[in-house]
Amino acid sequence: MQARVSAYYALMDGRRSLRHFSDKAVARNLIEKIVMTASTAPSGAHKQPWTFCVVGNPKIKKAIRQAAEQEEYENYHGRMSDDWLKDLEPFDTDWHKPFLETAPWLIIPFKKSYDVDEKGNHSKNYYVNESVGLACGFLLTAIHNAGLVALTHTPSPMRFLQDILQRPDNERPFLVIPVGYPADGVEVPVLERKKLADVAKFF
Ligand code: IYR
Repeated sequence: MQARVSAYYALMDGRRSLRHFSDKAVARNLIEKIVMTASTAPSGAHKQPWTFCVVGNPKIKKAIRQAAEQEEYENYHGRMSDDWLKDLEPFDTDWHKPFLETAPWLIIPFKKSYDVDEKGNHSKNYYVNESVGLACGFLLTAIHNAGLVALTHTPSPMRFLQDILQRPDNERPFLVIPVGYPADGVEVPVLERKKLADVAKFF
């Protein structure tokens, strides 16, 4: 058990968010299994209130990039506070989002605030944000375990994804997660993670 706990910590401590992707293809069946892994997450009343939209079509990726860049342009030119922009400096981000076209797959989890059955009847889902957040965590670990990289991207507001992917009214976009291989020679900023004592209190 000690060995398994340590090995898993080392594996997960090696995960990093990537913003520069290779266009190298990733087999669809890998992505399918990764999404199935995400869908094993616990959810309120086991409602599994999520739809993972998986985009590999270059035309749709392009449309998503264009719409995301329009929103991000506004974010970086007035909608984000000076403090926020300063906090992001180490990550060298701006409104350009080429990875939305370069990465072979974009996984876009949608949260379902309620379900609709074949007859159009509505039924409630519970703890939807918590549930979908957990499923996205499972998704990221599965991507990392596969030897692939990802970015948790939030091109807010994300309403355009609803329109481009023609999702019904009970679904709302939660994140945009490009998945693939790292670009050749890509580097990530040096980051330190908080120590145990800074993130946990034992009672
Ligand atoms: N959504 C913007 C800004 C951004 C915000 C946070 I908080 C980040 O950790 C990274 C980026 C963008 O993607 O550039």
